[in-house]
Amino acid sequence: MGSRSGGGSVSGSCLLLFPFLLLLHLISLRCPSAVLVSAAGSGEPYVGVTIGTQVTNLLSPSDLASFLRAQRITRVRLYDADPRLLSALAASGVRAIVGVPNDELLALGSSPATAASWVSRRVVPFAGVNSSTPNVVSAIAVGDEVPTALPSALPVLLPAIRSLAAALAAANLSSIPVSTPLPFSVVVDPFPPSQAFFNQSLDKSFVAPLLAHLANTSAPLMLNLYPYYSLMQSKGVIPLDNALFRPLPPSMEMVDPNTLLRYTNVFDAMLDAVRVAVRNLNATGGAGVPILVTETGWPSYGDRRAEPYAGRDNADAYNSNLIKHVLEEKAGTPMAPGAGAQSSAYIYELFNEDLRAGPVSEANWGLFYGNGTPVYLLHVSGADGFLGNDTTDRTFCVAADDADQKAVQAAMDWACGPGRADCTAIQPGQACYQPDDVRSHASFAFDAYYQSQGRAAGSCYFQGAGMVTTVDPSECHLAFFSACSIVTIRVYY
Ligand SMILES: *[C@@H]1O[C@H](CO)[C@@H](O)[C@H](O)[C@H]1NC(C)=O
Ligand SMILES: *[C@@H]1O[C@H](CO)[C@@H](O)[C@H](O)[C@H]1NC(C)=O
Ligand SMILES: *[C@@H]1O[C@H](CO)[C@@H](O)[C@H](O)[C@H]1NC(C)=O
Ligand SMILES: *[C@@H]1O[C@H](CO)[C@@H](O)[C@H](O)[C@H]1NC(C)=O
Ligand SMILES: *[C@@H]1O[C@H](CO)[C@@H](O)[C@H](O)[C@H]1NC(C)=O
Ligand SMILES: CC(=O)N[C@H]1CO[C@H](CO)[C@@H](O)[C@@H]1O
Repeated sequence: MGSRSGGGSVSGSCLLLFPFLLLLHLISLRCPSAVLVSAAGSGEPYVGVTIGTQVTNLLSPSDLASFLRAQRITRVRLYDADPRLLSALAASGVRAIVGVPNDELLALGSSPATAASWVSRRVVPFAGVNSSTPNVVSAIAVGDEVPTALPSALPVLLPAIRSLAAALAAANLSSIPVSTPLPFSVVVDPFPPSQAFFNQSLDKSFVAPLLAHLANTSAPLMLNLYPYYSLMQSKGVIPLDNALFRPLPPSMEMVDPNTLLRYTNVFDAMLDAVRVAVRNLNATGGAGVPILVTETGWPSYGDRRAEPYAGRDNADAYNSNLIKHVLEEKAGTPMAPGAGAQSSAYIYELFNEDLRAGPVSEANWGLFYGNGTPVYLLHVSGADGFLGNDTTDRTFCVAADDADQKAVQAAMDWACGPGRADCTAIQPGQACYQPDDVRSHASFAFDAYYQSQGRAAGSCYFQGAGMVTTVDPSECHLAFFSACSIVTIRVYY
C-alpha cells in the first residue's frame, strides 16, 4: 500500500466539499459492467475462463450455467463436449470452446466417418445452424498439448483436425474454427523473442502443415502460455514483476538486442517469440494466423519450498493485470502492436481442481473453490460485476493500487462526510489513526462505507479509487470488525 504522506487525516473540510462530492457520488453509482463480458462476434479481444472438472462436488450443469451468468463470464473453454453442459450454457448465452480429449484422438484421426459423427452429435446441435438451435460452440480444440502430453498421437492429430474441419464444412459450419492447443515448450529459445524457433523435431513434420491448414481455414494458433512456468525455469533471470505485468525501472526492462523492442511483461515476450518462430518456418500463410491463448494463469497456493511464486497475491496480480492488459490496454505486443493484434486469452481456471494429483499447485489454479466461493478477488478497479455473486462475507474495500492520491483523498472525504461512513477510528489519537497516510485512512473509510452498504455492488467504486479485495487490508480492519464495531460512536458531519 502507498507511501506514508502525513496528509491523510480526515480534515474538517468535508462540509465544504459537499457539492463537489455529491456529484462524485452520483457518478459512483454508475457501476461499470463486468470485466469478463466479451464483445462476442465483433472481433474485440476477450477474456474467458477454462473449466476443468476434477472437482469434488462439481456444480450441476444448470448451477454451473447460472454461476457463470452471475459472474458475468461469457466465454469458457471446456475440455470435452458434454451435451448436458452445452445445453445449460445455451440458456446462459455463454460461448464455449469444446474439446476433443486426447484419448479420443486416435478414433477421430483415423476415421473421417467417426469425425463426422462426432461433429453431428457434439457440435451441430449447439452451433446455431438454424434459428431453433443455440449457438454455443465458438471453436473446437482438438486434443491438448499433444506434442508433450501424448506424443504417440501426434501422427493422427492433423488428420483429426482436417476431418473435423471437413465435417463442419459439410454441415455449413466452416465458421467454427478447428485447432489444437500447443504447449509453449514447442518454442525453443524464446528469450529474447527474436531468436525463437520451433523445436526442430516438430517443425517441418507437424507445425508447418498445421499452420498452413490453420491459415487456409481461418483458424487460430492455440497456445497454452504460462509466464509462471517461464519464471520458474528462468532460475532468477526473469524478474517476478516482469512476469506479473508490473512495470520495471527502465534500466531493468527486457530489451530484445536484435529488434531493440522493449518488453514490459513476459506474456507479450512469449507471444512475440511464437510470432518469430512462426515467421521462421515460412509456412504458407502462417504469419497471418492469429494467436489464441487457450490457457494462462497463476496458482494461488503451492509447495512452500518448491513453488515459491505460487500464492494469492501473485495470482491476483497476474490475473488482474492480464485482464487489464487484454481488455483495457488492448495494445497488442511490441512486434504486433494495436488492438487488432491483441490476442484473447482464457484464464486457467474457473475452479480449483482439488482432485488433481501432482505438485501442490496443481490443485490451486482456480479463481473459485468448487462451491463457488472465490479463492481471491481480482483487483480490477471498478470491475465489481465480476464479483456479482460473491459468497464470502469477508470482502473488503480498499484504496485501489493505481488510483492517484487526490482521487483517494476526495473519495475518503466523501465517504466520511456525505457517505456517513463511521470514520471515528481514523481521527487523531484514535485506534486506527496510525499509520497516518492517505491510503491507510482511505482504505479504512472506504471499507466502513462498503460494509455499511452491505457490500452492495458499486459501493466500492469511488470513481475508480476503490477496489474490492478478500485480503484483510490491516489489523485495524480486524479491530473494526470485532472490537471497534461494538464501541463505535457514530459521528455525522
Ligand atoms: C435445426 O437444426 C437441427 C439440427 O440440425 C435440426 O434437428 C432441426 O430439425 C432444425 N430445425 C429447423 C426448424 O430447421
Ligand atoms: C448448406 O448451405 C447451402 C447454401 O446455403 C444449402 O444449399 C445446403 O443445403 C446447406 N447444407 C446443409 C447440410 O445444411
Ligand atoms: C524437441 O522435442 C523433442 C521431442 O519431443 C524433445 O526430446 C527435445 O528435448 C525437444 N528439444 C528442445 C530443444 O526442446
Ligand atoms: C486449402 O483449402 C482448399 C479448399 O478447402 C483445399 O483444396 C486445399 O488443399 C487447402 N490447402 C491446404 C494447404 O490445406
Ligand atoms: C525460411 O526462409 C528463410 C529465407 O528464405 C530461410 O533462411 C530459412 O531457412 C527458411 N526456414 C525454414 C524452416 O525453411
Ligand atoms: C448479488 C447478486 O448479483 N446476486 C445474484 C446471484 O445470482 C443469482 C442467480 O443468477 C441472481 O439472481 C442474484 O441476483
